[in-house]
Parts: sequence; C-alpha cells; structure tokens
Amino acid sequence: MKPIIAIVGGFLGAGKTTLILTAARLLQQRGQRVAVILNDQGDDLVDTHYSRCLGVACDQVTGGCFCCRFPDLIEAAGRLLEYQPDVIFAEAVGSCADIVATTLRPLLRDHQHLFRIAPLTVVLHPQRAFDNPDLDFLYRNQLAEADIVFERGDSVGAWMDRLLSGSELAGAKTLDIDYTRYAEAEAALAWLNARVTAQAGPPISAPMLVGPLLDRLEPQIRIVHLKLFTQSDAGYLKAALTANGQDPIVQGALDASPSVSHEILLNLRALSDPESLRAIVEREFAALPAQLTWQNVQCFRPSPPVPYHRSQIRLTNRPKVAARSLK
Ligand SMILES: Nc1nc2c(ncn2[C@@H]2O[C@H](COP(=O)(O)OP(=O)(O)OP(=O)(O)O)[C@@H](O)[C@H]2O)c(=O)[nH]1
Ligand SMILES: [Mg+2]
Repeated sequence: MKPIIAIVGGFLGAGKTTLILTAARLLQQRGQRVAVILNDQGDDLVDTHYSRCLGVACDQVTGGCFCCRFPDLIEAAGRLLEYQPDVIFAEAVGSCADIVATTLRPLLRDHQHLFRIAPLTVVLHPQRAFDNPDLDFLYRNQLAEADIVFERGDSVGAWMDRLLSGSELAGAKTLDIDYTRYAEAEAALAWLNARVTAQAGPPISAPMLVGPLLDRLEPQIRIVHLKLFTQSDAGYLKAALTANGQDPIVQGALDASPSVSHEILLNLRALSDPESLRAIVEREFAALPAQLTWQNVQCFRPSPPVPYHRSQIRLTNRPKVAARSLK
C-alpha cells in the first residue's frame, strides 16, 4: 500500500507539531508506521530535534517553505520511504499560505504513483486574531484553503480517521491570494534560528540555564513563537512561548541534573526587524553563566515566496476562495 502524505498547515505556534506527534503516537499504537517532514525558512529546527527525541522518524526541508522547495519535499518523502511508513505527516512553515496550489495539487498531479495524498489540515490558532494586519492576513488565508480545520480539544483520533479515510476531497479550494501582499505580510516577521553550545563551570541544569534567559528575552521582544530546545547528558528540555505575558510551556527533563555541556537551539519568530532581534538575543545569551560557542545563527526576514509550482489545474469543480476578515 502506498503511504499517505498528510500536509498540516496553520499559523506559527498553532499546534501543528503537537498535533502531528500526538497522531503519530496514536497511529503507532494502532500498529502503523509514521514519519514526519518538518519545514522551516532556516536551519537547526527545534521541531526536528524534538520529534527525534520522541522516537519519530523525521526528515526536513530547510531554507524555504514546501511551496518554494517542492523538489526538496519530494526528496525528503522519498528518503522516508526507507522506513516503510504508512503515513507521512508534512508540517508546513507557519507563515506559509497557498499550499493547495503550490504543493498539494502538484503532489496530486505528479506523485500519486508513489503516495496517496490526504486533505489539507489547517490547525486553528487559539488566539484567533492577532491585532496585527500582516499576521491576520497570513492566518485568514491559511484557514481559507483548509480542507479540514483542526481546533485544540478536537478528537485527534476522529481527525485521523477523517484524514486517512480516503473519502474526503484533497485540495478542494484554490486560494485567490495577492503575492505582493503575501510577501509583505511575511516580511513583517523576523526569523532567528540559532545553535549554540554552552560549557558551564560549575555544572548547571538546563532549567536553571535557560529559565532566566527566557525571563530576560520575553519582555524585550514581540513574540509570535519562541521555541528553545536544550540537550545535555541529562536529557532534553523544550520551552515555548506563543505570545508575550505567558509562562513558557515546558516539555522534557524539568528535573534534569546539572551538566557541563549543553547544546541550545533557539527558533524565534517575532514582530521585529532582524537586526534588533539578533542584538537582543546575542546580548542575553552573553549573560548566561557559561562559555558560549555560536555554531550557527541565522536572522532574517522571510524572502518573498516564489513557489516552484503554482498549479492552476482544476482537478474537479473546485471553488476559488478569497480569505474573509477575521473580525
Ligand atoms: N494545552 C495545549 N497546548 C498546546 C496544544 N497544542 C499545542 N500546544 C502548545 O503550544 C505550543 C506551540 O505548539 P506547536 O505544536 O509547537 O505549534 P506549531 O504550530 O508546530 O508551531 P510552529 O512550528 O512554530 O509553526 C507548544 O508549546 C505546545 O505545547 C494543545 O492542544 N493544548
Ligand atoms: Mg511546529
């Protein structure tokens, strides 16, 4: 049986990775094999490291969204065939829209000999509206093209059954989106991905190392999604903020014992200019009680989307949709 590719989209911090990893666990309990493709504009993805720590077979598409890196998506899916997955979840970058025309339809058109293509799921963000026209533009366009909308609290089992039944139309809606406006909306965001090694003397636990760092970063940045992941010989710790004024959501070894060596990944999406964001992050990292080596740091505005395919093919009688206002 050919594996199913199920694309999951939705805004930054909506809960895509969480949904996919929950579904992966449920499917594994049902005896099915699952793999995941993560996607980002930069490298050093927290989602990939986290998924691997949970024992899920992963690959990734980096340096651009699935739309712009469509051949990389196909290569990643091809590499995952080695695991003989029944289902491959593909998580789109949280600022990405127009996935039906640029990714789902080309999959349907050219790759059905290898894969079955599931409907596009879009995860609702608990915030619903962002008080920012650029973020609202991206969010409502994402929702407008969904085949299935998943909301926190919905049954993951029922969602999977719907997704995998094969009875629902995939790519039913073609988005009518202005690419100039789309590029402008994405460019309101600053993206920072960093990988840093920290050598602490005396040894320190991960929560003691990064807790104060989060406390210092939070008031200085308009956070859209901040993901921080640390790995040491005591285990991993993941902390996330999806808005300002929240306590971080933490997973992993909260009670980890002290370690000398920590690898820290930071994936930060904020309403900012990249230069200011980078300066704040570098300054606050420098205050850590450890010797730091910056292995990699990328800080940029997403460049205008240039989809590899923008498929206009109409497979059935599919309506064109324009995103409606959120309010
Ligand atoms: N309580 C609760 N928290 C959730 C749920 N889904 C996600 N979260 C939390 O919300 C944060 C963001 O979730 P992610 O799954 O990382 O969101 P995402 O859509 O993958 O984010 P990006 O990859 O940055 O676009 C995480 O810290 C999750 O623990 C949920 O259903 N309930
Ligand atoms: Mg994610």
